[in-house]
Amino acid sequence: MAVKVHGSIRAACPQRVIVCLLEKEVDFEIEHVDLDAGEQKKPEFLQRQPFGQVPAVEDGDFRLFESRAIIRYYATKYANRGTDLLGATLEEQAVVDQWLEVEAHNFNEPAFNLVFHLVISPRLGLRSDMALVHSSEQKLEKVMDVYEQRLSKSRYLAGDFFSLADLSHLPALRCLIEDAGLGHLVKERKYVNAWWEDISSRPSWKKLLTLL
Ligand SMILES: N[C@@H](CCC(=O)N[C@@H](CS)C(=O)NCC(=O)O)C(=O)O
Repeated sequence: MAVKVHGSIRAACPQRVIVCLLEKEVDFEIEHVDLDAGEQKKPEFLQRQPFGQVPAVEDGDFRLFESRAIIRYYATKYANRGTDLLGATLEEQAVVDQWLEVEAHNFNEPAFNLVFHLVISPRLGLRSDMALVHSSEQKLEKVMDVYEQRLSKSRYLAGDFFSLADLSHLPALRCLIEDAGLGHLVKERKYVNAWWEDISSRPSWKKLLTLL
């Protein structure tokens, strides 16, 4: 039975889950949730995701929300199928987790603020907080400096293998580069740029882009 992904294919957090399912060669179908119409805040949806956000998955009788918990679940459930996204040893797995936490706690907040105030707010006709845009860009520059250092020593964030840590960055980085006009955050850093070119060329990500 195909995994049902409740969400919008255009939103970054469902994209994180979908690119993971594509890497793991797991069949899925998207149950579209119209975010602009506020479907995610309706009582039926709150049964799936009590915070009124996407994605949420339904896999037979099993339900799960939080995109990073979902990708960890599928990378582990299908450890022997598709691309290994976890690392081979306990130490490799710990380093994958470390960079996945960095994505969630250092990268995501400034990236989200930038995407929200430069892309989503204008689309919804809301006022953007330009002071927050400025401070978020400064924060993200510092995060990217750390990534540059790290990626000067290994091809991917957790080592010389592609993992959940890299995959988790794809949706927001695309949005920052292509929608928010902040490509310089990536392009001006030699190793970050090579990493982005590499991970965004993966068949899974290219396939996802055809679904948009
Ligand atoms: N930590 C959650 C965040 C989910 C989230 O922020 N989802 C966004 C789309 S990327 C959303 O549902 N936005 C609409 C809203 O918050 O009402 C996860 O990773 O699943």
